[in-house]
Amino acid sequence: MEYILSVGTNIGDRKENIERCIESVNLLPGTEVVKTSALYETEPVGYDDQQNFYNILLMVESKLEPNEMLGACLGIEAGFGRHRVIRFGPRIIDVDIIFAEDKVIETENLTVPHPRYSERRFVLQPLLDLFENGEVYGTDIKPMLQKISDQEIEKISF
Ligand code: PH2
Ligand code: MG
Ligand code: MG
Repeated sequence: MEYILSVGTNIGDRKENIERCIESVNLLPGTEVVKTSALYETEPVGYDDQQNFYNILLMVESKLEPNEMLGACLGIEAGFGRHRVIRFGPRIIDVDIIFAEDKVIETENLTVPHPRYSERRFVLQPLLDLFENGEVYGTDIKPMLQKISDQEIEKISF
């Protein structure tokens, strides 16, 4: 199964957190990061009073089922010592499942596609790095991106 994972961090050494997270995903059983977007510095969305984030998207090929992938992502977050304080607030690492191919999943713990991805430039912009024509598992994301072009995002070198 092909997954698109979103990784974000705004506490500590953000670049190092991203690098360590990519390594952690690669170490999951039956899982390989096959492509990465560019790395972006992004203004916080949803809760303003915090540092800018670094965000990246990973295209991942994995034999894990979606619920197993969710557990694996939470496990990686726990490994970074993340504890949840403020909703949408500062975090050392956040690993979210954005897509699991074209699957639609709605369980108590997991909603895929991610319920807020279409309102977030820190997800939509790097999606264009992975899907250059803007067609993502049958959905054209270009009109979504136009609506939120006011959110600030800047490509940075890795
Ligand atoms: N994650 C959030 C809330 N707001 N803003 C940016 N720029 N990047 C994020 O990764 C992010 C956010 C909740 O997960
Ligand atoms: Mg998130
Ligand atoms: Mg999350």
